[in-house]
Amino acid sequence: MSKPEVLVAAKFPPYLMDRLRQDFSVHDRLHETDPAAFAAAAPKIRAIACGGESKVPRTLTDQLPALEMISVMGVGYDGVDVAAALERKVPVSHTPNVLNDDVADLAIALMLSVARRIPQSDRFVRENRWPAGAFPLARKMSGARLGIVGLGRIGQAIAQRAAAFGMSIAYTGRSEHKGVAHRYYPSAAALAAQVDFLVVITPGGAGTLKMINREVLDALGPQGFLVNVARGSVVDQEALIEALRSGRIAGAALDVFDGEPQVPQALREMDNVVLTPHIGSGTNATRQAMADLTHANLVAHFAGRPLPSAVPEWKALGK
Ligand code: 8YV
Repeated sequence: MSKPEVLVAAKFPPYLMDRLRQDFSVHDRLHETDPAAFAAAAPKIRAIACGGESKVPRTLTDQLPALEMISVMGVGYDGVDVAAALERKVPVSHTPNVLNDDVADLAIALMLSVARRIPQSDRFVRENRWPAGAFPLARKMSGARLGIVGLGRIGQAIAQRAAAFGMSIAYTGRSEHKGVAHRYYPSAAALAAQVDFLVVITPGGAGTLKMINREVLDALGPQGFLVNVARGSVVDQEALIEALRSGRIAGAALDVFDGEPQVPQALREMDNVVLTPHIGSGTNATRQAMADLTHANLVAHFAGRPLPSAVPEWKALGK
């Protein structure tokens, strides 16, 4: 029997590509590289495999009449038009849980980095500025007040770690979590007004677009730090640059950006920011686990078995 045809819509690591090629007939980003070849292959493509940052709009899925399944290597799937897929009863899977530790670890690392100015102090030593005088004093993180925007699986992993730093923890989100001891605020602005660190770990997409706006940043205030390990779209990047430039917030640590991998020069030149290139889940162990799950969802679909990790919108259909 011929192997199911799969469109890979992201640059995947070799260990995932090798496994996909064993089980499927793979078209690697053909829609981006060779429109004519893609048009010829499109009628037979039965699945899309993509990453958390990939764009899978309706204009793409509409070209694939045989599409049966979309497997996302990422917990976030805001680039996928899930509504378009579900209209056609096309299930979508993602890779939750396996990356909770890494993203939470990075959130804590970024909080420490921006408060203690670790990248700046590293540069200070490398540039041999130490002999001329001590590095300026920084902000203490232990015991400070943390606000988490989005107390989902990763948000809770961040809270667990922050508790070990003696931080007080509050959160906002679509609704209050019953049985959670942390204080709930109904809006990001109300939360920001009460904390020293505001950590954003909510899904991207239309529902959270520019949620961290000028009002929220002003509520965070000149002593407050913003940390974003979610999606660049959640923060109004222009408003953030303005708040940083004018000292209306103390600093920011950002792993994600609007328009990444392009990062505005204004941010790259600022001294009160720490910038990382979307490395939240970027460890060998976690990317391997994400790859395994991405592959397992595809294999389960074509074997007629339930998907190991379908997105909640699909599960809500009772599938
Ligand atoms: C990855 C992510 O960068 O899981 C997500 O939503 O954004 C990241 O883990 C990406 O998805 C890897 O494909």
